Amino acid sequence: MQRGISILIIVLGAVGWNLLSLSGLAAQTLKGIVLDTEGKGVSGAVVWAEPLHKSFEVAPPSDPAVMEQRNLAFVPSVLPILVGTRVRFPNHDAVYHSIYSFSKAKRFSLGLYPPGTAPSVVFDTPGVVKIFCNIHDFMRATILVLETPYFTVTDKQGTYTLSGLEPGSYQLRVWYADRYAPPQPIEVLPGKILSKELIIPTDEQ
Ligand SMILES: [Cu+2]
Repeated sequence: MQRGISILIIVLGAVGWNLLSLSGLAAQTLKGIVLDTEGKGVSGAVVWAEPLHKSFEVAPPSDPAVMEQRNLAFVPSVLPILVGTRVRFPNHDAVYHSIYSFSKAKRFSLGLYPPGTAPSVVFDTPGVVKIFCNIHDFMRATILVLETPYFTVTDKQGTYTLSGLEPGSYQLRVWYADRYAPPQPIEVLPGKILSKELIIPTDEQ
């Protein structure tokens, strides 16, 4: 049985004010929860907000993101990043790995690399990148290369927090287990607490 045909996002509210954002406008925090059709929290869903209110260029972080290989598994197995980010792949196992992707957003092959090393790759095209290991067929991971710095992964309860949102218009997006929800518009207003519920039917993709 497929798990849920819709994802419910409850926007619990934009609460509090962060430090001033880059533009000088006060930034807000958006908290919510992703639920399946049975009302259970969905852990490991990627939630992101795409700004619509301006064209928007943010430099990728100077520190690389990290996807470890540990006990013959990728940790984390789902990693959202801003486009242009370098990802390190440290091998913490006692065996060689050889990871690769054939995804359109990034084709690469690192070749065999030994324990204790950490090859890296820059992900310069937005999209979904499926990561595999040539040696260990069961090793699977996904990197979501996003055009926004406002992203997070839901916790065990399915809740999420997006911080640093400047006031403006956004599309709230969700990805979980190769499914997307249609974009949902949200308006982040200065000084106003957001509180609304969104029901999002997912597409199979
Ligand atoms: Cu491997």
